[in-house]
Amino acid sequence: MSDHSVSLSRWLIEQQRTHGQIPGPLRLLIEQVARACKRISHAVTRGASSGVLGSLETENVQGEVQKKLDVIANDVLLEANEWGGHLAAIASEELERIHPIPHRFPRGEYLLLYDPLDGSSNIDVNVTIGTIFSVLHLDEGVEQVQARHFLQPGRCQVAAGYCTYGPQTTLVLSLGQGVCAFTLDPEQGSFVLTQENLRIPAATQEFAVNMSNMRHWAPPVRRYIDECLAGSEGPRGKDFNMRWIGSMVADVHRVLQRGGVFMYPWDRREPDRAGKLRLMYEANPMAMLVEQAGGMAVAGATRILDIQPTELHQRASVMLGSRDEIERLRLYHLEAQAGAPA
Ligand code: AHM
Ligand code: MG
Repeated sequence: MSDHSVSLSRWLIEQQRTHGQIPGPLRLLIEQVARACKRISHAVTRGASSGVLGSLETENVQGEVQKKLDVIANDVLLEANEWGGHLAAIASEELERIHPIPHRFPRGEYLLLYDPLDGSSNIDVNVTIGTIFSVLHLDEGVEQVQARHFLQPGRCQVAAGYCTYGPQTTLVLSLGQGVCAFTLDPEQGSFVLTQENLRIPAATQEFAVNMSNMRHWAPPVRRYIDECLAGSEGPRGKDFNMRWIGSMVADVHRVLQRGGVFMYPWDRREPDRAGKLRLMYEANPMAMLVEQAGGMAVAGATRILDIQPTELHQRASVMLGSRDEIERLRLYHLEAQAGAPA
């Protein structure tokens, strides 16, 4: 770390003191989340050498087999965040119900939601995974926090971010005033500001989607991908490239770095399920980051951040990234709704 580098702690203090952009308790909450991410990064890095790879015999609320590291990451985040006095309750992909802060600790005014380790299928194969988090404000005057207090549209988030555990450990954060990235300096053990004001280019020729599901998608999504695949000979008149890492954090990180489209759309095998990804701790925080970086995030014709949640673990269709492409996808959905040929 050079003498001129800015640590996450210093950056947060400056946001609070100089720019008045965040209240003190929110600053301390973000510091606690970052501390937990460092610990998770350490566990992920040690991998097989410390016996943390592989699955458990348990399933989470979504009916998915839990990996050992899913549970470790969840416990680390829970323990790091429950005693600080900044939170009223926590919700996690790995916990069926919300976790109100125990009475032995002071209660704060924020709600924290997270996917402790996104990209579970990549844990055991040494491919980038990450933690995704979202922070909401608890309404005033609430005595006993319940799941319904979490059911706020994504536009109400006061902070959102993720931390990738890959070749580098990188924390990407928005407090509603743009997006910054901090890289973990393993020697110093601290996150250092490495990118300010991340911007997603409006134009792109790259998309990320699990193509094996194509035959199950709705017509507007198939239309969009068909046109991309037709390349320079098709209606788009240009060739596209495809990437699919299989960890949303890693795919979205690429989109934030160089543009692109990331999608996990609804598919007709489970018509009653809006999508695979979870709205409140996957889609919403990523949508906030992408919008804050000048991109767009939609579920078909609807802005993701405007979806009114009805359940903590509800799913969403997700299409996000470079503005020109996501706007095109949104228009294809609107045209299909209006009955135009899709
Ligand atoms: P997880 O939270 O259980 O890891 O599931 C979400 C992940 C995303 O990170 C990723 O985009 C998607 O599932 C990959 O799905 P698929 O295996 O269908 O490609
Ligand atoms: Mg996930």
